[in-house]
Amino acid sequence: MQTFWYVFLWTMFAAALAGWIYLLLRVFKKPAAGEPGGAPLVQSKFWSLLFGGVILIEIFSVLITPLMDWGLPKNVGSLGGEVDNLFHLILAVTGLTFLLTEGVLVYYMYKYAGEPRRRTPYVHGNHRLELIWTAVPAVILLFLAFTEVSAWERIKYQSRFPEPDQILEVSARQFEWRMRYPQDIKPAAAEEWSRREEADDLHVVNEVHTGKGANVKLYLKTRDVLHSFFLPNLRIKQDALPGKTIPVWFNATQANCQEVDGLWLSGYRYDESSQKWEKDKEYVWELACAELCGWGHYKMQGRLYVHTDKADYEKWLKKASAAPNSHVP
Ligand SMILES: [Cu+2]
Repeated sequence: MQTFWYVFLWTMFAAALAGWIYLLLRVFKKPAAGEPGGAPLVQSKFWSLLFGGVILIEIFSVLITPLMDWGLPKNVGSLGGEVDNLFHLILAVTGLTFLLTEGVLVYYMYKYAGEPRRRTPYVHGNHRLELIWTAVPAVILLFLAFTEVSAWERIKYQSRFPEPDQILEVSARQFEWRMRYPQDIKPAAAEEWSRREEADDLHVVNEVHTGKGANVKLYLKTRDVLHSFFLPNLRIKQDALPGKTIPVWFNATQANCQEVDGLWLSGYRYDESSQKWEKDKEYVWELACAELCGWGHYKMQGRLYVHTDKADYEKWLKKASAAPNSHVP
């Protein structure tokens, strides 16, 4: 199915490009005696060809996305697949609308390009047309809203959160993420813990640690301005609002970190064939701030560490608590 669309889109692109080149040649061709053309033709058709050319470059850049690795980052979230499907659906709807409207625009720009001494006719409007271009988007938007509501519910509704295996607190400030981990996992007392620190809590900066397959519930806060907690590989994004504690949950389906000389490093992939952990850049998973929060916004970058299992996560927690400065700089 994907191959079909790929071939179809490339064919359409090639046809559009051929048409564009044909028109370009026609406009710049030296006219024969008695034929319209030359400077006036170049002047009047230039803008439509420029607009058409820019759109062709845009389509081309979308078509080579898979070849250039410009697509979505690796998904390791348990609900990431659903988010990606919705993303592609919305991209298809908006992309098609874009092509359709731009196509019409360029066509009319070419066909009715201004000519000296021709008056522009005055059009008052068309009631039926206006009704159609209001009703069609309304139907499409309603369709999208109903399609995404179940995924939204599972990701955002607290009543639908799974029972957590692990909890943590994320507190954003200009310009870093402060994490707080409890020593023992006690979901029943999680709410209470999110409001009141324990003396033995582990405080870490810019590192989200979790075990593979664990349902993680985190309490998101901010100490100053608006920030946005963004884990692209888990397809998780949530704004942090001053004065509010916002619960977020996720479940990472793959591990990416290994203990190396007493430090846990991310960017490791388990290779099934050699049964060894290999370094892989695709397994460095970023935590970013997705809300322009001040001059140092770009610095609010952390890492996601997914441990192989709960035991490894607890081993890290114990070690990090004993030596709080042992994290990767
Ligand atoms: Cu920020």
